[in-house]
Amino acid sequence: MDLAACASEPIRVPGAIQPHGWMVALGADDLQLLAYSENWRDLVGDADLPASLAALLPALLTPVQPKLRGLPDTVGPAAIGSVSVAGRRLDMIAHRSAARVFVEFEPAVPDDGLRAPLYTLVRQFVPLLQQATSVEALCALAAEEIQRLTGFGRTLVYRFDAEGHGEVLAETIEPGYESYAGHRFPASDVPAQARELYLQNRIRLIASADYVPVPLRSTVPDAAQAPLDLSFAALRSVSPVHLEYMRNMGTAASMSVSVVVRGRLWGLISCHDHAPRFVSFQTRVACEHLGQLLSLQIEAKEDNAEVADRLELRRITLDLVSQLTDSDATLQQLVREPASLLRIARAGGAAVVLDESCWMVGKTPPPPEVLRLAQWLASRIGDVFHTDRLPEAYPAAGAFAEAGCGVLAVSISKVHRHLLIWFRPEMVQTIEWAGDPRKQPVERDGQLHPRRSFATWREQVRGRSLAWRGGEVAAALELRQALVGIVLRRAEELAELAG
Ligand code: BLA
Repeated sequence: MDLAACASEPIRVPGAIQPHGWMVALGADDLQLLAYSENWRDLVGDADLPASLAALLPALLTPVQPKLRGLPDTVGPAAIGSVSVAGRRLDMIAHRSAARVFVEFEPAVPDDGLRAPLYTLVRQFVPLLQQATSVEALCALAAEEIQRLTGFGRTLVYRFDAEGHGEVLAETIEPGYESYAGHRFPASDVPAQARELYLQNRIRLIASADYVPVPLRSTVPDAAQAPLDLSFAALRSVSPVHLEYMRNMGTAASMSVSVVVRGRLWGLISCHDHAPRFVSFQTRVACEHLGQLLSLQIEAKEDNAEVADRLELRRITLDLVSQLTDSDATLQQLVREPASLLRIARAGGAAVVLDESCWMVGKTPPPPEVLRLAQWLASRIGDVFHTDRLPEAYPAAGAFAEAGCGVLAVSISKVHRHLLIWFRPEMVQTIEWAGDPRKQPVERDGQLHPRRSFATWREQVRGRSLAWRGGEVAAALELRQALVGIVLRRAEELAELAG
């Protein structure tokens, strides 16, 4: 039993809903009843349930028929009205998916004068977001605003890294809640199929981690009906493994909102409470919008930072190249501009290797090591090679980790071993995990169980440098391009002189 089992849980078709609301599924064309949740019993009594529903539903649905017919395909639910059933006021929301119309009934939240969470969001939150100067500041504002809108005891904003692990960037907590600020959560906490669903459906509420799922009953023979796809249903019953995860964490209710940047799941806003908690549809819509506003602002911030970064690196590259063209243009002249050479790649050291000779600046391994490394690199490099964990691929690097744990190299010649190599030192990193990530889920009674403890577990990561960013690799390639041009021109000039 391994983590692959987590990723194969059929979370879109659980065949059940959470018990804080009621559901009916209708044929999209004829609006005939196809399935209903078993808990209608609580509202209409124990006698023949399909018959009672057949008697009740026309009164509820006929007034909203035009709305049901006008639903767009496969987007989240829309509010379509409210009704009274058995003395209870219920909000109706509906969506259409895979030739079905789903109508969900949720307890109506009395109008408390805060009816316009969306209004305050736009009036107060958007101007604040625009003033924020960093991604972390944006996330802190979002955590605070979600807490204000919903009242959850703990709100986290976390970002997924390249390996899918989540890092908590911002947090708002009330007294009595443990802090997870700065902690990491392993990638396996949110398996692949859940991430895929959360890209499409951007919000989910689990009102109580202790709930007993309510089965959906079909009015037609089961064989005649494909399993109902609840991807967009607000009441979708969630994975039992995840419910156990919540209970292990001491969380009785959770809500999470997707943060999607450039079409990818960038992170989640995740809310917890020690007590069960329901959030009205109106407020969930505001939270979903907040998630989208945050996504757009993060995208803009990241884009701006990337552009500024690339511009600066390009300027340094051009300076370096123009100095080289003014001199007699041999590659080893590059080390005469140590500051620029290092800044292009934000490196601690750099070396120019021309076959069996090398010239160095900054903090590098000793020359024999550089030449041996160049030999190793020559058989691997195309135009460029980079790694932030050289000792993994090239164990000899363990001996010079404090200078060269990370390496970025470009090749200037297809014929000769002419390389430019940048070095970055080892950065020993202490990662605070929320629970030991090596603890795999265990199988007991034929079922998978998540880890039990979320106590801080510190891991020391060695053998790595800061990762090379896209802009730095691009600058190295740009410099390479210019150098290849200069070398070619010199070769031509020499040939002319000789001729
Ligand atoms: C879903 N896992 C989730 C969700 C979150 C997390 C936020 C979305 C549901 C929700 O909003 O609660 C994880 N929750 C976290 C993290 C934090 C948090 C990282 O609060 C950090 C503060 N989970 C496991 C293992 C499995 C697993 C071992 O730990 C493997 C079976 C599964 N998690 C799992 C599944 C879902 C999930 C299947 C989807 C639940 C669903 O939507 O049905």
